[in-house]
Amino acid sequence: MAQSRQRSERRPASGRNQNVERGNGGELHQLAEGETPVLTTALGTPVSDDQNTLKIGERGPSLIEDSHFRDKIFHFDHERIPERVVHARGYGAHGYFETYESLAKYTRADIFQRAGEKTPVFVRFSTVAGNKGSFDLARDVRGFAVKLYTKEGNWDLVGNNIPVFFIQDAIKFPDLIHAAKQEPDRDFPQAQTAHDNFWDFISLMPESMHMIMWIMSDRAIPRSFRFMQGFGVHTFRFVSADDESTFVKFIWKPKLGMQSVVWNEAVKINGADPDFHRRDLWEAIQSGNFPEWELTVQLFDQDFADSFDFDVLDATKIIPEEILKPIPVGRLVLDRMPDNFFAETEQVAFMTQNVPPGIDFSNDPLLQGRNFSYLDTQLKRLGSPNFTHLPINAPKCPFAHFQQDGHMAMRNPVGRANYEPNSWGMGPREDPQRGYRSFADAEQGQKVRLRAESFADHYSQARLFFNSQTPPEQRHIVMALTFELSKVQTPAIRERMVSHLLNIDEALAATVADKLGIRKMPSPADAAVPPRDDLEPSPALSIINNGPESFGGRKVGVLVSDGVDAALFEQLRTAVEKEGAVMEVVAAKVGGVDAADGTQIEARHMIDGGPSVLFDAVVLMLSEPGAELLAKEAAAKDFVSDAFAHCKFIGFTSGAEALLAKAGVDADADEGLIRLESNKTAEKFVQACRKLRLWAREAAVKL
Ligand code: HDD
Repeated sequence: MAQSRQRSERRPASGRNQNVERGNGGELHQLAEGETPVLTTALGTPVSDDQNTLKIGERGPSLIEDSHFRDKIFHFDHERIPERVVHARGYGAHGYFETYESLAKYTRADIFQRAGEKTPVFVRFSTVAGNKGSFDLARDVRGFAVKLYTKEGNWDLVGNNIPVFFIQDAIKFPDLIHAAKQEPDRDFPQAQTAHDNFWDFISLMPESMHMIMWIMSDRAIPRSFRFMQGFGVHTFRFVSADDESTFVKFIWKPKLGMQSVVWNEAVKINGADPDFHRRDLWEAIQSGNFPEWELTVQLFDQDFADSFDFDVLDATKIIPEEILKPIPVGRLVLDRMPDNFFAETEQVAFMTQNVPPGIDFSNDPLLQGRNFSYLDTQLKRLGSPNFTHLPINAPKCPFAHFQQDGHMAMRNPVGRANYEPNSWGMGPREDPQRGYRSFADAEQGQKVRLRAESFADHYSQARLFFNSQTPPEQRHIVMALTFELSKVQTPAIRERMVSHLLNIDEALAATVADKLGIRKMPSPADAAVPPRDDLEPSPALSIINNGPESFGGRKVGVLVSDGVDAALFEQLRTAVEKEGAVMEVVAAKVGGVDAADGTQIEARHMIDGGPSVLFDAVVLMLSEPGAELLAKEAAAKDFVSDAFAHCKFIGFTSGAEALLAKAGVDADADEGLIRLESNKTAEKFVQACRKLRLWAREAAVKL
């Protein structure tokens, strides 16, 4: 009887053979065109059968001697490494940083010496609280970690998309993170701060109030990584060749302007596409629309720092841009996705203490604590002190040292000498001139555990932030606070938060209290320093005030039906693409539709899989019968009513009116509804979209 052995079809040769490794010293077997490489074990033994374990007889027990099976399963069983304790969910990309002009006057950092110098970079964006598999549109801070492979060593600028932080001293970091993540007895909620533990801790930490205003704002629900700012947060130092120090704050500004989504949209995006942010970055880079940021710096000296009544060492404070203008010093372009997520994005190790000569730290106690923490976390996560040998972490400049051995050492010193000084004239030596010199600040004092008086004002800048927002943005803060606190089950915590809000803005506190149903207004929280009410608003803090000039980089969703006008469709496509935006087609069936002239229009999404929350603006390009049919579908009605409720611009053909009506949207409701009839209207529609949202509609839709 013939042996029944199930084998898979041999996979056709891809021609790229990326998974064929060159053995140590061995030459790669050259594959002929069309030849498929032979599957091997990790040790190179060719495999004859990858479908069946080795057994005694067809139905007998499996044999321990099956080393191929053991090799395969052993490796699989060890695939996971611990996820990051914070910022577990992240997405990275490669690119370069290009220096505009020499900053030699301020810093000896090699990266800032020559105009036009290009430095390779790897950037990892992340959320903070959620686990590795959580959704992208959590209300959360976004990590903005940049590794610059400079010619004098790696510089890690490990920042966030928010310029301040919750706490002033690193000793509170474990408490902050414990309180923010899932509650330990129940292990929920996932990736959200809307729970008792978080607000309990926050309401007991008045220093967090400025940051709270930021995370309750739209900054915490960005539309895309591409449309958010990044901040080094702390005050750092530039140090010149003459050892002169200048304080510096780093700010990344997105070339496409800032943009966020609204909360109701974020909730729906998380269901429709939990990978919304990573998909956005992937698609932009793969299609050649490389995202770009400008690096700007705020430079100042000690006298300037002393002119404030807050402390520039306090990470809960900003220096408003209107008081100290950020100077553009270079641009960051992301132009390549990693070849492998794990090898690069997961194994990349950022550490604030990685700074090249010419960049130094200030005494910010949060930064000092971070400089201590990041090394430990990399050892824990990556498992060996040799994590710097991983290609993503290794410097790209020459390096030479006597570190050796340890788990997984890929490189060891060569030759007899593995120490210095040595009499053999071998190996590298220190260089007082070229080497890193810490800024020789004069430090003196008693050992104390104290918070400086200059760190005592917790409310003035929270108020400054709130006062600098446009009315829709202020409304969003009110709604976010109300939503989050409504999930807090302990009334005393809700009231304690309102007592803090009273020190920020009385109307804000009163509205939140009213929306939470708090009947008796609490007294304002004790403030160590009376909040200032004379700070000039800073328009730079608003997203809406700093939106894009064009609709470039954004996405239009076009809902089509059979019988549409193919010429109009093409005109719209041309207008959208001319603007640098992208158009995606949604239809009842993913197979697409037939236009009136018989042309086929392919769809990217079927209506249930392509809700309007995935797009920045929508168009209803429908024939009358098409609209009648779609009007019976809940998903099509939601497509329209959500786009309207989220204040998006809606283009529509006259045939689409039946669907608008069924979705409860008046075709003449406001100027955000635009009739499309010809080329001119297609262009007019795209121009209108540059505003991104018609915020004036928001009061009417009352989301
Ligand atoms: Fe942190 C990761 C940013 C305070 C300790 N942090 C981490 C990442 C970012 C930041 C972007 C992810 C890096 C990546 O993508 O791999 N962290 C910040 C900012 C802070 C901050 C902007 C305040 C200004 N962090 C902070 C403090 C501590 C840490 C005060 C501890 C004392 N952070 C860590 C960490 C992590 C980390 C535990 C987890 C994973 C990692 O380092 O590599 O060490």
